[in-house]
Amino acid sequence: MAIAVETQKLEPIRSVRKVPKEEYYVPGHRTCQGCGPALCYKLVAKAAGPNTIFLGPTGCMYVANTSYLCSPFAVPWMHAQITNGGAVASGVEAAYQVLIRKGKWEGPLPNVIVMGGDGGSVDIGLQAMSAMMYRGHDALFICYDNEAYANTGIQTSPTTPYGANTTFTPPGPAIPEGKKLFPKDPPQLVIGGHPAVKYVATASVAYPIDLITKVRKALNYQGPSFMHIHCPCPKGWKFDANKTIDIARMAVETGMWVLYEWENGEYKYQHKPREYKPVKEYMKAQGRFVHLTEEHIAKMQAFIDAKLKAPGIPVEVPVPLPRAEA
Ligand SMILES: Cc1ncc(C[n+]2csc(CCOP(=O)(O)OP(=O)(O)O)c2C)c(N)n1
Ligand code: SF4
Repeated sequence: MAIAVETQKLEPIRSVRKVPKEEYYVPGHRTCQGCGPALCYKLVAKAAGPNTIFLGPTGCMYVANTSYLCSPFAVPWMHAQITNGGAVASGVEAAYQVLIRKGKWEGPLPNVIVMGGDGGSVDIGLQAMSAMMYRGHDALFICYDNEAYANTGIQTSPTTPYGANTTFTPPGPAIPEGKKLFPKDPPQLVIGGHPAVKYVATASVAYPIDLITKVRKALNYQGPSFMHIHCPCPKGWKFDANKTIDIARMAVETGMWVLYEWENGEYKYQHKPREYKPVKEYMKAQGRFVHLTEEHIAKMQAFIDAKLKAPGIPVEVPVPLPRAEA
């Protein structure tokens, strides 16, 4: 995809005082109390500003946000299928490129942002996201990661952590730990296979200035970019709605979530703790891990320890053998 037209230049935001007051994700939605993805939307919309078009693949951030005649989006928003957020974003971006070139739309190019859940990004939505990046469309793909297919009843997804109890991985006598697999690594998936992508970042709703800064940086890059944002889900992870930020922060403090940027091949880390807390502290705060034994928690700790030796860089993870009777 040729990138020919003028794009926006968003100023970096380095302090709370510089954060714009204007909201583009406003009251008028029916997400659960304490919803991490809703807070993520609010921050991303604030960072991106008025000249923005959101594409929303099916998921909580479509269903709970778009009740009949009621929506929180104060900028254009369009529904995409859960499978094709990347394809719809490609079409929107390509259409604006043509309109601007033909003088039928005064530039600059709007920010084109896909807000996909983990399912709509790196599982069911993967091929369309990958194709958008492969072709080099000027769009930002955000995976708001609530670590489950939440909208259809908290089913496991490829980013659900090891040991989590979901409706598709209930712990029981045969599989006491619930989820047996370790999660996919979405940023590495993008970095490893998409040469047109020059900017990839992780973020968390507990670190809003970092998140806003990265959104602006990603949007300023011409071409595709990707962000993976940690968004606790009180309903699915089973914690009190007033603990969303505490849980998100604890993920960073224990190494369960690492904040970094990958820019033109170079890694930079943010809010790296001097010393990591044990993952047990994070896990014991959530009902989805309550069934785990010390042995399971030790397995998780070993996985995180290995990852933290080279944060952001893939490590070997234990892969269970296929079940003979599956
Ligand atoms: C092709 C297709 N398969 C299944 C569904 C059912 N479905 C609707 S929302 C959803 C869950 C989406 O999960 P995710 O993308 O992680 O977003 P979340 O709901 O967690 O925000 C599913 C499976 C669908 N709409 N389309
Ligand atoms: S289920 Fe989770 S992601 Fe969905 S609206 Fe509720 S808190 Fe948000």
